[in-house]
Amino acid sequence: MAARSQVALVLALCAILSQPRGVLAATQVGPEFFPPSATLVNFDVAPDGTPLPNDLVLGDTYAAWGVRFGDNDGVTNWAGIATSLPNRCWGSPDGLRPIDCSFPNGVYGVGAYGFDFVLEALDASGALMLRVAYTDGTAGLFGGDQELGFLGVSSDAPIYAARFSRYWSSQETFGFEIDDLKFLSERPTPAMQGSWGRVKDRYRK
Ligand SMILES: [Ca+2]
Ligand SMILES: [Ca+2]
Repeated sequence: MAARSQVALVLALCAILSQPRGVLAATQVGPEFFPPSATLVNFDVAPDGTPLPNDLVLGDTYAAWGVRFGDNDGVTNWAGIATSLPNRCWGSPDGLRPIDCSFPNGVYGVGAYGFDFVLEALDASGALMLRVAYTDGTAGLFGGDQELGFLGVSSDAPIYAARFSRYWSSQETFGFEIDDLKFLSERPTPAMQGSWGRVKDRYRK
């Protein structure tokens, strides 16, 4: 038993020492991670201040700010989570399809409010960096103020895409939405990591 413990200890040390020096793994962060300089996409107005109409398919609406959206990703004023009004974002009019955000210049943190949703951060090759999820525990909006959550990922290596998808993937009755997408275009400093980088697995306004 003692020998087995020593083997386990050696294997753990080897795993730690084999990590690249100075490279921080992608970590989950709450909304407090994002400093005032972070970009906020509220899906209510375009970068030039023009109000976005209900059902607009986003495409390159926010390209000037460094984010592009996938096919069918659009805005809706359907009453869902209590975030910035009037619009939220969904991946298709039935709320079932993923929302695909791509960042041509890379970002060092990305997050959004939503309900019953999953966030996957991807690197330049499309490989998964981190997957985080939030749900109140029910498919659909039956959880009252427990529905609204925040999912965020930060990374020392640039994130080139963020895919939001529904948590309850085995059913097609209830979808998801996001709103108030935030992302950070500059690499976080150690001070930012310390003051804003607290990991929260669950956050509500
Ligand atoms: Ca909004
Ligand atoms: Ca729910």
